[in-house]
Order: sequence, then C-alpha cells, then structure tokens
Amino acid sequence: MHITLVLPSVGRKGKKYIKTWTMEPLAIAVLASLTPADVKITFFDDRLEDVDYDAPTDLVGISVESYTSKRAYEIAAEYHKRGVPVVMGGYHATLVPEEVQNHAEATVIGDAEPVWAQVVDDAKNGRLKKVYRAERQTLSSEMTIPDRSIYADKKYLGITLLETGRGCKFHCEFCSVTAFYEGDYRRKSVDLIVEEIRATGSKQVFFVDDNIIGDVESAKELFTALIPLNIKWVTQCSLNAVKDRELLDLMVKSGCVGILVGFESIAKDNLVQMHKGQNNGAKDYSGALAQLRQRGVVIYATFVFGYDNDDAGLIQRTVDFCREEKIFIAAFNHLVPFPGTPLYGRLKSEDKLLIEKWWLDPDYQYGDISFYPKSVSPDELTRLCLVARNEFYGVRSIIERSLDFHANSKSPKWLFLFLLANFMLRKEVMEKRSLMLGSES
Ligand code: B12
Repeated sequence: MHITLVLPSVGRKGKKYIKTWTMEPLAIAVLASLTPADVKITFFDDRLEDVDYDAPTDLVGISVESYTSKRAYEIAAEYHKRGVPVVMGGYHATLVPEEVQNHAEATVIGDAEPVWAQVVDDAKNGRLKKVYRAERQTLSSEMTIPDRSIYADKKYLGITLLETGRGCKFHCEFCSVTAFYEGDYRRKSVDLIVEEIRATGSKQVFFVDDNIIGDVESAKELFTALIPLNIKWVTQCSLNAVKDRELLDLMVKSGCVGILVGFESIAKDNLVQMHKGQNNGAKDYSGALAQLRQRGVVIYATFVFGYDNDDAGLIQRTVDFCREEKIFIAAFNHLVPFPGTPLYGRLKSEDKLLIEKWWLDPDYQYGDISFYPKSVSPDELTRLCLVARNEFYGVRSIIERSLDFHANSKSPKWLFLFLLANFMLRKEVMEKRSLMLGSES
C-alpha cells in the first residue's frame, strides 16, 4: 500500500511562501510514525513544492487548518478526479467535521494516535468509514517519536519542532486548542522526550506546546532532565511561570532562551471578556517581564485586537507598551473567529459575523476582519493592526528595542538574532497582508 500525505499552504504567491511559516510540520511526522512499516509513504509540502497529483498512490491524507481548508479542498478535488480516496484530519477537520466530510472519503475527528492504524487498515481493505472519531484524548503512553525522515528532501527553517505535551488547561474564548482538547492537557513521558531530543541531534529546539508549564510538577521534572542535554530552546508559556522561582530558574538552567507569551491585551476588561482573566494587564506584565529580562530570556509578545475595548487609543498604547518594554518581537493579530470556538458561537449568536465562512470566501485576504468589532469598523481595525505592526517593526523602534543589554542584545550573537528576527518579521507584515487563501486562480 502507498499513502501520500499532503500539507496544504494557506496560499502561495507563485513559488513563494511566507518564509517564517516554513517550519517542520510535526503532524505529518507523527502520522508517518503511526503508519505500519510495510506501507510506503510520500509527502508533499504544498508550501514548498508542487503536489504531483499523478504520482501513483492508494490513499491521500491531508492535514487541514482553517486557513488552509480552501487549498485542502482544491487538492482533494484533484485527487478525486484521479479516483484516489482522501482522508482529512487536523484542527479544521475536528472543529467543523460536517464541512470537511463533503470533501473527503474519511474524516478524522481529534488526534490521530487512537485511530490512524484503523484508518490505514480499512483503506487497505476498501472499507473506509466516513468518520473516525478519537473517542478520548491521546494517552501519554501512545505519543510516539515523530518520524522526521519524512522531511529529508525538504528545506525548512533550522529549528527542530518537538512537543512535550498536548492541549491547554485555560479556556480562552478565541482559541482552537481549547476547543480541540476541551481543557485537557497531557505530557509525553520525560524519558521519551529526552530520547527524542537525543535522536534529532538538534541543539535548537522549539517546544510547540501551547503552555509548557501546563502541569508545573512534570514541567520541573522535564526541565531538570533537559539540563545535561545542553540545548537552547524556545516555547510558548503562560505568565504565571514567573510566580514560581524554582520553576523559572530550572527553565533558564535547562536552556530556555525565549518564550512566546500570549498577553492578548493590556486592558483587564478585554482579558475578562476573552476568558483570559489569569492575565492582569499592563502593570502585572511589567514586573513579569523584568524577571524574565534579568534572566536573559527574550520575549515574543502576542496581542489580539478586536475585543470590545480595542479602539485606536488602546491599540496605540499597546504598541507604546511593547516599545517601552523593549519586547524582542511581537505579533499584533487581528481577532479571528475560528469555526468551532466559543468566540465563533458568540459572534454568530450576536449576529456579528460579517463573513460567516471567511475561510472559504473567494475575496477573503489574510488580515481582513470577518466580524463587526464594537469600537471600530472592520476596515478600520485592519488598518489599525497594520499601523501597529508597521510602527513596531519600524527602524526607529527596532533600534530602540535593541538597546536591552540583558536579553535582546546580551551578546553580539543575540544582537544579530534580534536584527534578523525583526527584519524578517518586518518583511512578513506586507507579504501576509495581500495573501489570498487557496490557489492563486
Ligand atoms: C507550531 C505551530 C506553528 C508554527 C509551525 C507550523 C508548521 N507546521 O509549519 C508556525 C509558527 C509557523 C505557525 C504558523 C501559523 N499558525 Co500555527 N501552530 C503551531 C502549534 C503551536 C503547534 C502545531 C503542532 O505541531 N502540533 C503538534 C501536532 C502533532 O498536532 P496537530 O497538528 O494537531 O496534529 C494532530 C491532530 O490534529 C491530527 N492531525 C493533524 N493533521 C492530520 C491529518 C490527517 C490525515 C489525520 C488523520 C490526522 C491529523 O493528528 C495529529 C496527531 O494526533 C499549533 C497549536 C497546537 N498546539 O497544535 C498552532 C496552530 C495550528 N496554528 C494556528 C494558526 C492560526 C497559525 C497561523 C495562521 C498564525 C498566523 N496568524 O500567522 C500560521 C499559519 C501557518 C501555515 N499553516 O502555513 C492555529 C490553527 C487554528 C485553526 N483552527 O486552524 C493553531 C491551532 C493555534 C491556535 N491556538 O489557534 N504555527
């Protein structure tokens, strides 16, 4: 049997893709690791190469996110023309299976681990079912070492992606992870994580967990086990890490050099509305940032604009805050109602969705606002997000923020990394803006 796995792009401009997005796709390597050894696997990364629809195959597996769903359906249609069955899985397949089912012979809802072997076996025997639902979350013991040999002929950014756990215990209204895992959080076994890092041989790791300290005790165990590996790592982490001195010290000792923190807003009212009341707003952030800076940890601060209090003034104050705090890099994301999230349900019930299925809309471009915000018009919000990004990544701001000698430019190497990251993201702002979803035609 021969299976072809495909990772669709959000949309490509000719042969070009957003450079900062071209990282190793873990889901594909996980699927490869779960596939029986006698099955041949081919992998096409639509972000980097053309999909060869005519290459012989018995089954196609496509990983679908909301932004890539339109392109995924185009790819599936090409395979259907050639009589090849398609199975889809991933975030979008899990959160809107009723839509995805219209484009695939089989749809996997939830994690692949509990069901993938069955899918492969059923496909082999010509009895694919319309839906495979992982009835439970993946057990820690079922998590595998992803088969990274699948990336062999691809050119990705030089950082190894690795998960130490899955899910998140918080309940942020806009988040697809919460909707997917329903507040559950599972950690892989620490021995397996160490074995995996050793097997990759990599010294630069991105732990893709949504919150690496989702379980504090196992996080401490993990960080302790990482110390002898002598790696440098970055991750996503909630701000309460700074409240536990032992945890924070272990993090840094084990090689943590940067964290992405979802600050989301500097305004408490917004934080309460998005169910992220665990963050307290600007004053609290400054103290936490000082602790991280003292330890040399650089910050990727992410904010979301579109909640009720977000007007021109608050957005400008957020940018000012990031400049004053000399944030390493920041994302000023427009609020996106991802289907299947509580946010999507709320905006729909309040009749505030402007484009109900924005992910399929032929005119939708990355950055467009698909709902009616309370304080500004949709177009104004798009503009304000762009203004914020352009100011933060303006040359003057970059120079000012580089003058943080504890973290951003603690050494010439770090100054170089700071400038590289900032100029790459400066370029990305415009590249993303005019990006249409799906193929160009
Ligand atoms: C790492 C990461 C990135 C990285 C790298 C992504 C890459 N592969 O190249 C970067 C930083 C570049 C990135 C960018 C973006 N990301 Co991102 N990213 C993640 C993150 C944190 C981890 C992904 C991961 O590796 N998970 C581990 C793997 C093993 O899990 P998995 O993908 O869910 O796969 C499992 C199941 O879903 C299922 N499955 C998945 N595919 C398939 C396919 C088949 C056939 C089957 C059977 C099963 C199956 O089985 C797998 C194993 O159980 C997730 C959040 C998360 N925790 O998952 C967000 C996430 C996927 N990203 C998201 C978004 C929105 C984006 C951006 C649009 C952000 C932006 N505004 O710029 C871009 C889009 C980039 C693109 N698609 O080209 C959203 C997607 C939401 C949605 N509803 O679709 C997520 C869920 C974050 C969130 N909280 O909302 N991202």
